Amino acid sequence: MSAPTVPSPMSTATVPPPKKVNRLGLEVISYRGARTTLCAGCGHNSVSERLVECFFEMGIPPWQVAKFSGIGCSSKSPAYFLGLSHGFNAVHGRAPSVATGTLLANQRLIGVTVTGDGDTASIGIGQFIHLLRRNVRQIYIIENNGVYGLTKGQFSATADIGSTLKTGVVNDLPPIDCCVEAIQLGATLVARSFSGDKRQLQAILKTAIVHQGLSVIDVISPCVTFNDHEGSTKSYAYMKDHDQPLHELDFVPAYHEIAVDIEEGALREVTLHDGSRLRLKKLAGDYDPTDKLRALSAIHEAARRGEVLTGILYLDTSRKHFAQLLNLVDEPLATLPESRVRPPREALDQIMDELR
Ligand SMILES: Cc1ncc(C[n+]2csc(CCOP(=O)(O)OP(=O)(O)O)c2C)c(N)n1
Ligand code: SF4
Ligand SMILES: [Mg+2]
Repeated sequence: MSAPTVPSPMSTATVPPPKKVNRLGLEVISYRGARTTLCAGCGHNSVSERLVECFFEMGIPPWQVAKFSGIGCSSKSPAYFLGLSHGFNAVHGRAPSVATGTLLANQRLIGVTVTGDGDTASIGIGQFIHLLRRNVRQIYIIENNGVYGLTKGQFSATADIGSTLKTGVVNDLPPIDCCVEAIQLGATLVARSFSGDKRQLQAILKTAIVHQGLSVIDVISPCVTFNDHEGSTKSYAYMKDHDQPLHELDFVPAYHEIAVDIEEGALREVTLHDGSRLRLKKLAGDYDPTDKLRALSAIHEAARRGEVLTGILYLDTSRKHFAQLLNLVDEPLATLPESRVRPPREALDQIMDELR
């Protein structure tokens, strides 16, 4: 009698698929944060997800990132991504000054500021404007839902004229366009996107991660609880019908070769400081994101038509950022030894002599 066949353990066992790791050998879990407490369907959650994906895919050490925010549902979201990074939850509208101080004290950190339209365009407008003038290198995201979500849905300063609240109240004040302010006052990368457009938002965020200057990204991020009804111009339905992408964006990191060539004429390419390339494929018409006046008029023309222009509205890779203007050394000021931050005795004596 022949021996019964025993099934090999190898043939029946399920082998788990290998875990995906990035170029640092880290899994995506190292880039996640706490579980969100925001409403299910809130646009802000999608922005957090995009940030997790982008930092993971680009292989940036999470501990090289410093997150800043103010107060609002949007300002809570840094808790929900990059749990291994540094963070400071400031007072309402005051993230810019905390970010400025931190990023000057340590230029090696990548700053990510997440604010709301209330946080930036109302109580924090003074801080925002000076951040723009200084072009402090960081990614500054405005999660724009047209309302103060955290305090139950009052109109914010970005609400469009004629848009309505759920109660039927009509907004009769003109909006502040944060992208117009940003272009006019000195930010060097200015973009608008929609939390529902995964591909576009990812390309913008990756470009902002390597950009050597201030990147202001206004993301239309619907508030499903207070501003997603008919009459709102910041709802999912409104954005689905009125989103007007300027171009198809493709970000190619410095460490990747471009695999596919797109026919000439349909493509504009911008090389970024670290050698990464931003490829802008024409959709309708020609758009030059390096032309400041054209960018401003395109935003105004679109607003007049009731459209929301999305994509990279403006990009300047030549202007110095604040730390460069101040001629700071590359090493973090925060950890320089006293011998390097304190002027020598002779220098102080010389100043005293000059004052005598
Ligand atoms: C000094 C101060 N004033 C007012 C408030 C009340 N407050 C909390 S959040 C908020 C607005 C939040 O709106 P936004 O920044 O648009 O964030 P969202 O909740 O919509 O994401 C206000 C007015 C506060 N917390 N602190
Ligand atoms: S109230 Fe609005 S902004 Fe706040 S978490 Fe809910 S959906 Fe998001
Ligand atoms: Mg808001």
